[in-house]
Amino acid sequence: MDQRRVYPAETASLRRRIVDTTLDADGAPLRLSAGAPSIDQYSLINCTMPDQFELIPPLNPARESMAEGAVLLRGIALPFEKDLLAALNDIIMKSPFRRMVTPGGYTMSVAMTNCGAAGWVTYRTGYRYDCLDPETNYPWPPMPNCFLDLAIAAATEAGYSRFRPDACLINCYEPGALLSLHQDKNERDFSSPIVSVSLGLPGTFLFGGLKRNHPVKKFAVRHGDIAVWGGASRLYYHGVRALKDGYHEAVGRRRLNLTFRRAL
Ligand code: MD3
Ligand code: FE
Repeated sequence: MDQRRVYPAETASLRRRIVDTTLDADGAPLRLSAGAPSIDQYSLINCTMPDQFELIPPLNPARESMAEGAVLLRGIALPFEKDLLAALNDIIMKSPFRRMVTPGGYTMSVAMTNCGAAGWVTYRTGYRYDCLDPETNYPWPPMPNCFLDLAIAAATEAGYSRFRPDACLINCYEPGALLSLHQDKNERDFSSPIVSVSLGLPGTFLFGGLKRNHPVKKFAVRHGDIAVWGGASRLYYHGVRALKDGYHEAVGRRRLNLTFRRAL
């Protein structure tokens, strides 16, 4: 797409980090990025990666496979925390968080807003993406460049380099708020992945399989973690456990999640 996009300095540092965690083209040993565990903590015994060349530390890995096509990139959004939160503040001044009402008449416990060309909304008889915020009747605030750059960089790191999101749903969880098991299927094209950025209080992702009754795996997600789902796992049932109370230095008493999608 836009090859001439000028990436901010922080994105350059993210790219460096991505390069630092990748094997050299000639197959030279993994170079460790700053703060990564020393080489003696690497173990092939506990290693779940199928590829013997992917030496991933089993303890506190920076990159964790959640399912086929699904990757959890730990802490990868941390360098962008300030930019993301500042951009988010501008968004909620124009399109504030609101608790939407489901077609079944329930008020959701999670408060939501959107940015980008299209936003996810509930309406009388279903869910859809709409170019206008139904509360303001104006278009959703545009997707900030720091959001877009980070989403594309994370998708690229997960193997989806062609991802160009046009919608960002922003979820705000206060203590007790939850998202019950569901599939994301209001998007036009399921070939694009979903990128989810977690900020603030830690949360627990639940995710199962293609059927609601499939056994569910749990993943703790923390401030700065990014998860990417695509391919085989794109339509897996998933949800978020009720948020535990706590206080986060930068975000306060809540968990925020930015979910990037190609919706239109
Ligand atoms: C997709 N939000 O808004 S994606 C949503 O933490 C939503 O607020 C999550 O699910 C949140 O629709 C972030 C979490 C997620 C987990 C597992 C998945 C999305 C998934 C498995 C397959 C596809
Ligand atoms: Fe979802």
